[in-house]
Amino acid sequence: MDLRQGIGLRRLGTTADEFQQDLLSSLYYRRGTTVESASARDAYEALALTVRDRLADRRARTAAAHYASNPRWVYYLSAEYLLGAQLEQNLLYSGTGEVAAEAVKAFGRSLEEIEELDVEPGLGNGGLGRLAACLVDSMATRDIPAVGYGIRYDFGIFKQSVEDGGQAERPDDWAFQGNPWEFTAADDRQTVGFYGHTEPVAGSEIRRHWVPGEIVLGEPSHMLVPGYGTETVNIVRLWRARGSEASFDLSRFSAGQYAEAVQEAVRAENISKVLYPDDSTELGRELRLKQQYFLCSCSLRDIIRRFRLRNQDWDDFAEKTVVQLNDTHPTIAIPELMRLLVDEYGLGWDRAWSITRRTFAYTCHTLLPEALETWPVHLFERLLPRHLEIIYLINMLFLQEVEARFPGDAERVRRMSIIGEGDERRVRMAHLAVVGTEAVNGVAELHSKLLRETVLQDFADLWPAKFQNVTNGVSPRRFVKLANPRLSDLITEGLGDDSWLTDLEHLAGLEPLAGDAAFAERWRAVKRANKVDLGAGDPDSLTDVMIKRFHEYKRQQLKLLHVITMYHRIRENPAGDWVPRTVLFAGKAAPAYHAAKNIIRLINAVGATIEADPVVSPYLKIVFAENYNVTLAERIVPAADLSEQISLAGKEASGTGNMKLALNGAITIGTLDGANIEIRARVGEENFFLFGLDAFQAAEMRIGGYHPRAHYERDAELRAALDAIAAGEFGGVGREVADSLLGWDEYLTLADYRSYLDAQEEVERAWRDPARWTRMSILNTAHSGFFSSDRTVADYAARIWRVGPVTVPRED
Ligand code: 73E
Repeated sequence: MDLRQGIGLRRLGTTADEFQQDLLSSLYYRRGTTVESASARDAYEALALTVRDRLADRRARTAAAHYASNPRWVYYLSAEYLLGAQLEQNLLYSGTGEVAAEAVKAFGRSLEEIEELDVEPGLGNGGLGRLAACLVDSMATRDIPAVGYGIRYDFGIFKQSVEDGGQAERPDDWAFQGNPWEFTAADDRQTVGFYGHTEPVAGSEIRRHWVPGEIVLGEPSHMLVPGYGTETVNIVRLWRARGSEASFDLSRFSAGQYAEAVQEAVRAENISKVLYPDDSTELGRELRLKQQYFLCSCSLRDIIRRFRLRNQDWDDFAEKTVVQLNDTHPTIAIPELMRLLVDEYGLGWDRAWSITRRTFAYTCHTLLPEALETWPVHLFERLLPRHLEIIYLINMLFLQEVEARFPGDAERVRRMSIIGEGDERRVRMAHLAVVGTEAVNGVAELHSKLLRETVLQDFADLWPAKFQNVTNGVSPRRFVKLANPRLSDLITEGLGDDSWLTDLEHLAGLEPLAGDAAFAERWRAVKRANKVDLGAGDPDSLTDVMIKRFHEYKRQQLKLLHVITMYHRIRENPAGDWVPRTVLFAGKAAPAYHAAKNIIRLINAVGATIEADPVVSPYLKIVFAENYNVTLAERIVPAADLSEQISLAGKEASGTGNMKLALNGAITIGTLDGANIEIRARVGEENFFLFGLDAFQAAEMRIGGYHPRAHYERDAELRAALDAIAAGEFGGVGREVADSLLGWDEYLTLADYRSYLDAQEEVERAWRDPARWTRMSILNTAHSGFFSSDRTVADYAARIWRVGPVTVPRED
């Protein structure tokens, strides 16, 4: 099939010459310049457009094949996407890497130079946003008809630098110079209402008419999401808020009131202005709820539009559609679909509710109570009055069901209500998400179990079959093939082919090579070369990495206590046989999260102290890599020897950095938390450095009354480390950090300190035996195949989405 033939277009060539012709043509006709005067930016844009063209044909064939088969669709709703840089990925996925490298010589520039200009769209905070990106990659790779919906924030996650020893934030105007990967589709614009009031509809008890007080336009653009090793190209569709034509006040402008003339438009556009730099604890307010509703309303109307292209009967909607909610952020989609069906399309309540419930599924990503979203009822009443009415009705009917199942259990009814009755009445979005969906899943086995047994226990009692686990995964293309080409080549050679790229369990074929001295030697050489490339420290030192958001539950402070203890030990015994280490931290703290920023400051101060110490610095070095993002992760992960996954057990829902690092042959030191448990079960306990309390013990310790001071009193090395911090040896913030650890130590850092230090000694024993270490490293890679997001998507497809692949025909 070649859709271009029908309209008389030529096929794009596949040779380097043909690619170069198209590249020069892009430069001339689409950038409007010539090779002689092309800037680096021109070269980059021309290349991006030329590569994009190669995917556009596959996209056209995908859309045609999907339309023809009228399949069941997966719609992924997520407030965040961390897609990573696009150029290198799209070169790989379109198979044009080699011809492009040849063709760009016309510019007198190398491909690597040009790739430097490819800015990653940082439209997410951390793991949740990157998971969304891995899942859309794997959905395309598995030929699943899918669209990812999100928000096209003007400003992504802030840019971080370290200034005067602490985190500084700058805005990330990521598309300032334009984004060549994006297509706009003004015809699919949507209008979204806010505020206002509701009115009865004559002749109906249930239908209401909502008269919004503000109207905002949602303008879509999309980026291509190619599958690897297949023809499918899906899309991520991102909405941008715009003022309507009427929002510009010409008469005010003419009267010289320039600011007032555009204020309505500015207010509208603020909705998609900035990503909330929020990871789990910080609370956004009204604007954040506006963003959520904006995303859901635009996306659902688009989903309905697409449904109606091929279908007439609403009863088919839930058969043809599954909408996966990425955490509670898009939960407002549930009452919005009810509103659309009941108020706009005139369906009866029961029929609409049956459709709605069968359409949605919900993924929960956290257990932290402070991260479970709730919104004040009064805010809802003002911003989304009709939705509040609908939520009340959903809740009333739901609580009747609870009452019928558990007669007289008023306490249970109160606990389960979608409306929380505290000092301030609040809408509990997680409850709404559980009530309004067909399936609820956690993101790792332990997390799913704790959801069932703690935060969502009442719901699991009522609907046990609704609760599932789908363990997270990561894209092996981005996080092995693109990030670590040296290791990829070695793996392919070791296995005899590169089928592992789409069937990652094939990595198990490396197992016999773990004992092969020549292979091990090459494995070590790859790791060393990656460390040289990273340039973070002595490539022969143990590269110990902790890369993730800064949060007290993740316990960067525990890592720091270890570093300070090592510093003390080396100072006391400079002639000791020390294992040289480079400790690399990277990660951002939410700008308003004071305690996390203090830890960043302290890390940098300890790093400077060690650096200035001639006795210790030959053995110990702290590197704080600024502005952690997907691009930086792709450089650090291949160079890591040791992966720090040291959250307090029961707090990290899954983690995905842990998977990336294990796949690249880093060995984990970690607690029994999140997906660490599953990593350890697969790679083998002898290839994992375990320490610390388990989730049960941690909960018991909290209940039994935890006294951090007792640990301080009992352990001389811990005392020395904390005393040094508190005394301000590393600067003034030390006092605050020490006070919090000694005062309440929310995440049991001191309780796990000794066990952590013991495990670090085991790390050093293993490191001193390179043959043992390398064997452990190879086995980590060999047994991490389960952590491919292709497997995650297969799990969702089989157990939650009940969708199958649609094959897109090849060109011929
Ligand atoms: O454990 C990670 C998990 O691997 C979890 O903390 C993270 O999601 C990852 C992917 O499943 C996560 N992020 C958020 N909640 N859980 C979150 C909450 C509010 C705003 C932004 C992100």
